[in-house]
Amino acid sequence: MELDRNMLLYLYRTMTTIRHFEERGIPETGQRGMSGSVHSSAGQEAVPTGICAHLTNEDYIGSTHRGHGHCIAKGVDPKLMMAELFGRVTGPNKGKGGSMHIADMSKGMLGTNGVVAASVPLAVGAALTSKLRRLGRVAVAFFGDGGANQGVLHECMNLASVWKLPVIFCCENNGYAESTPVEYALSTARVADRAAGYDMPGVHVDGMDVFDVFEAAGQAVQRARAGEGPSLLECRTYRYYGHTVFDNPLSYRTQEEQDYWRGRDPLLLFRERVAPGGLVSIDELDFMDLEAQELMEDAIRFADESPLPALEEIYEDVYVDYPLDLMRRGINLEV
Ligand SMILES: Cc1ncc(C[n+]2csc(CCOP(=O)(O)OP(=O)(O)O)c2C)c(N)n1
Ligand SMILES: [Mg+2]
Repeated sequence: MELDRNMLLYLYRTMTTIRHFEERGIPETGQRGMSGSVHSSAGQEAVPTGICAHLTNEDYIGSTHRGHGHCIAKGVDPKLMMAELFGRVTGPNKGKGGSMHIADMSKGMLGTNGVVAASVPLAVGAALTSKLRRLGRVAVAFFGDGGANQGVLHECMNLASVWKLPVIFCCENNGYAESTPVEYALSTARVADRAAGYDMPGVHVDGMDVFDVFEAAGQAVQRARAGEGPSLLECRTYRYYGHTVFDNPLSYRTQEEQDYWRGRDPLLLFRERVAPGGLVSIDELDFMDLEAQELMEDAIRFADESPLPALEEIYEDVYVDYPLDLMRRGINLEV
């Protein structure tokens, strides 16, 4: 597959931006005492990058708890994302969402999501809207190998197939759901095999190779835009760190396995593939790494200089459950 120079630069810039956001932003978030888990997508950059390269701001994606890469690939500003992680008002969700609730409707980003596979019905709903209103938009539902076993995914795949919805089901199979290996939990050899049960194409690709992802995603998006219905795309990838920042992955996987996947790093593979072609030089790639580093320093500065939400706005923009709502209105539950 021949890609032009602009697309090559775009793919690498997106991947290195995601990598630097994870490597720099996550430890900084930890140092600012934010509560809640943060999940790094380092190692998985090629998947959202190769897929979102086919999408416009009008198209939709639904994301996961490991969703920073999805946001960046869909065009959400990393500076604003950093502010969201730090709990600042300048974040896309005014600092009240944090890592697992980053949504930006101006980019078609329906939200990172703390509920496993919950992106799927959101994306299918968006695809239904697009079809009913003849908007010509497609939706991508990202979920993990653990998410692949959630009932809601199967209901959604069935309905999307029956109604021929413009949606791509994208499984980021990183080998583990928390500490459970995919081989233990999956009934089929591959997640992609399950597509047959819903009469849609099921493709398994090397999720460390952005070109492989790009090509398969291109076909799935084209099929969706042509009104031919959904596809299932399984991208085999690997997360470099623990499930969350609190988890030691060596308690359930080996150093050898980690080293193997690090040797297949998506940025490294990109460099090996692209350098001989001569369209982009190694110096240019190095320069983009530096730019990404600088962007993260700017983002951290921007986030630190942004205010926290005001105390009197604490109940705004958030779902307030019944007891909290009563408390807010000064009603004592103990009476
Ligand atoms: C409905 C639901 N069940 C359980 C959890 C707890 N949980 C959070 S992440 C996770 C594992 C998800 O694994 P996978 O889908 O493979 O995504 P990965 O973390 O590997 O990216 C679980 C069980 C949850 N958040 N939501
Ligand atoms: Mg997983």
